[in-house]
Amino acid sequence: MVELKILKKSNECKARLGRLFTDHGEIDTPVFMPVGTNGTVKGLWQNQLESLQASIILGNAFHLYLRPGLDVLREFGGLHRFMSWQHSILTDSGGFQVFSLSDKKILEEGVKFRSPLDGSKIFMTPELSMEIQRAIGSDIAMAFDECVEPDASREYVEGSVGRTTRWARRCIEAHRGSRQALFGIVQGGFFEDLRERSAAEITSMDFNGFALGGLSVGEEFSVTTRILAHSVDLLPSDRARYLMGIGSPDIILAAVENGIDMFDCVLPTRMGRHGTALTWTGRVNLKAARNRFDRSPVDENCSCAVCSTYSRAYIHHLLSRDEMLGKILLSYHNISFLMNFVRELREAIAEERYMDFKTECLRNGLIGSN
Ligand code: PRF
Ligand code: ZN
Repeated sequence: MVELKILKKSNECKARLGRLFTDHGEIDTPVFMPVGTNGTVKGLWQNQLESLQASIILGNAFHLYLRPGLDVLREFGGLHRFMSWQHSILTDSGGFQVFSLSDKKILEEGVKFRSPLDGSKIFMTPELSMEIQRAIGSDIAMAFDECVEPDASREYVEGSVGRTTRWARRCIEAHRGSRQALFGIVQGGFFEDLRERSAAEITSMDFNGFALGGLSVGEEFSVTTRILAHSVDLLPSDRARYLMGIGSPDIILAAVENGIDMFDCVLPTRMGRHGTALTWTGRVNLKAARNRFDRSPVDENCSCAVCSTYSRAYIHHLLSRDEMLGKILLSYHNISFLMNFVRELREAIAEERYMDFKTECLRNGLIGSN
């Protein structure tokens, strides 16, 4: 089971400091969870994640169901042992991954689609998602939801909110008797009243925490922050609040200010693989030719193992030769950056200087969308 202890509430805004207790340790919140879709945070060893003090990582039910499959996961007694990770794991339900497929059929019962592996038919239901997440043995499972397209009509979103509620009820039912924590997901697109309806329905059920889904799906920053400012207050303050799929520092700053506790995103590792570094003064493209003779580290303000060892010029060279180490080093730095970012943000909340911290970050140019 997972319990949230609120350690402090900011006097300046709705930000809070908390600690989540799971069977695999304690998690200081606000927390950033690196994404390990296939049972690996791409490019990093588990001991490196540990040295960066990652207390929880994310896995995907959808991907792990396809490969290695439930038989392998069960053989190893779950994902923790399979991947040799001693700390906490949260699994996403597949709600988002299935919906990003093009050829799918959404029915009341679940979602029909073809396996991206071999084209075979798969029927993902709330019950199957719960079974998969149970076999993975994550500390926190997510309810199976529908994440709608950013341009979905009001009528569509209305129908979808009802479906997500009915699926949530089935998830609770299928999950009964398990030690694993289960979080509900609020949807509702960009319609405030539908967000309210979804939040009322989802929070009326006995979930251990609550997530906001359906954000950062292609909408503008101002839309994300408008829905965020409106929706966080709809979630109970004594449970964890999780903003799904967001890792952009500017949105994290706005979300924490509104009372969000948890984040996850592929951003740091994906950017790293594409040759981009996250820094305190903005994003840096290490593939650009201007780095050829640059002896400085990726980020002057970062003390990670990469920044204290290698030059921009060396990483630029690795990337231009398409050497895998270039991507690995940048992925490591980017994860390190986000872990440091949330650590500093927690310190700022503790010392009642969160708003100054936020202003300072934005003034230094720490920006980016998604
Ligand atoms: N639902 C689920 N996972 C998600 C999302 C969602 O809406 C998002 C949206 N940003 C990311 N991951 N289940
Ligand atoms: Zn660094």
